[in-house]
Amino acid sequence: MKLIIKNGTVVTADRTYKSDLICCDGIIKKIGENLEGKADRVIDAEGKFIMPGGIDPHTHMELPFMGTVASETFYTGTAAGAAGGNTMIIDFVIPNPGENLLEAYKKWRGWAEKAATDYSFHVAITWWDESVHADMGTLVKEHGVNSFKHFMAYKGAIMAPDDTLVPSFKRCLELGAIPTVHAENGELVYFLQKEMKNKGIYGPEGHPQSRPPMVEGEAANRAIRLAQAIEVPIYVVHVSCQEALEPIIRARSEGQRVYGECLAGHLEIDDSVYYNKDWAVAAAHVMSPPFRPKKHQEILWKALQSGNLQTTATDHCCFCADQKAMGKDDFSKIPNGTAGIEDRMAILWDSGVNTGRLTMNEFVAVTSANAAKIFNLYPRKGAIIEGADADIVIWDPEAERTISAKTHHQNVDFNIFEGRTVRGIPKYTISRGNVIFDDGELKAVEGAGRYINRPPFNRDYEAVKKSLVFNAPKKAER
Ligand code: DUC
Ligand code: ZN
Ligand code: ZN
Repeated sequence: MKLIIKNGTVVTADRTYKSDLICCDGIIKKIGENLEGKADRVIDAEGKFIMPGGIDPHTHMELPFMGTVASETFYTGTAAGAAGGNTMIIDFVIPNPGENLLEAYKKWRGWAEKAATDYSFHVAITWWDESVHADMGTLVKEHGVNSFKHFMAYKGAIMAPDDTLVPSFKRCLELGAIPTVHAENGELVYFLQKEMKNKGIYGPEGHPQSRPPMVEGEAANRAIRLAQAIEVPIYVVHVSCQEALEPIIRARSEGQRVYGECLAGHLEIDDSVYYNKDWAVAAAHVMSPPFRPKKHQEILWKALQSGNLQTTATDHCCFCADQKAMGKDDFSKIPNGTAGIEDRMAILWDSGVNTGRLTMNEFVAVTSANAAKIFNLYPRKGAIIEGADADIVIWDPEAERTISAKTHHQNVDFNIFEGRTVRGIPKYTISRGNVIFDDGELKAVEGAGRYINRPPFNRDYEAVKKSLVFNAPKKAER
């Protein structure tokens, strides 16, 4: 497939310039002025911006969680992502405590073969013994995993206490992998949930009340201090409040390599949603960390502007109304999770670029390039350069869309951004040179996405060499 994109303006994290592009065999082959030649398709991008496809570094497709399974599959979720301008996700392998890491990894790889766009995996460390230590090594050296996730919440399920965090962080350091954390103090959440119920609070308002900002702040600070002691970089997922941001800013100013992610939802939605009279609407917003009092939103925007937070994501984890109803009589049983993969980029553009909070180049940085750099995918992903994967979004800054569950492609019956009109949406999404979102028409193909190896950060050149092989190993080689 040969594709020529003409007359557009290329916008990357570091520059903006007029240029044509030729994509061939899934790669950006040539960038330059007045490019001509035979092609299967020519797109006129006059008045449009040609940017790296979005990378959502935090999704949970078909996740088994809280007694149910997230409703979005790897196919439907990546297809919806493409409708929103995304060309890659990094999802999570989450073994049950005691489950063999490699077996869990293979299980998730199997599920993800349905994906329509490229994907990779963080692997969660939910328990600890010598086999986990060894399997982390195998995942890094043979399977292109360079990041391990730690849930500091969800006591009695997947929570990693300090005696898991410490050896796992140390192992990450040895392997050249980066630890990531869901920062909430799980003991405190457990305690506060009981307190709520003792007071007779069983409705969705109990969710934010049992997970206040200091719960997140304590865990973020503890994880960052542990990483400091162990001298390993750290990435804090879904930073939602000032209390979690403060230790990040302090550590960064002291020279510690700490990265932070925020979610489109936390930038836009506040905790009043949990007091909606309609139980289903309140429950539909239950995710962790919860949406925060409004003042935190501007603080998160400022952190994105200043570079103290580097990435944006969605924590896309869909549960339909019948699944949320599992917590009808007890907020702590409402499956945690909200959608957003289709809307993140448009929300970031409309609330970020259109308002002047972000430049277009900063938009690219926080929607793709920075994630690609932090997770060692750059410049294969997150860049428009010759030789990079032809993962591109052609953005129409003037077109509008009103977000609604009635029209979105996400496989869930609710949209947290319902009714919001955004100006600036994708016109074409191109995955490895194929147009999979074509001027409003979704043409995603089940199974077209490929697993992307991510090399470690250290000088284990053998592991780096293996992971840098651009094409994923065939099924039989896994
Ligand atoms: N938070 C959620 O809301 N859902 C999935 C996991 C998580 O940490
Ligand atoms: Zn989380
Ligand atoms: Zn998550």
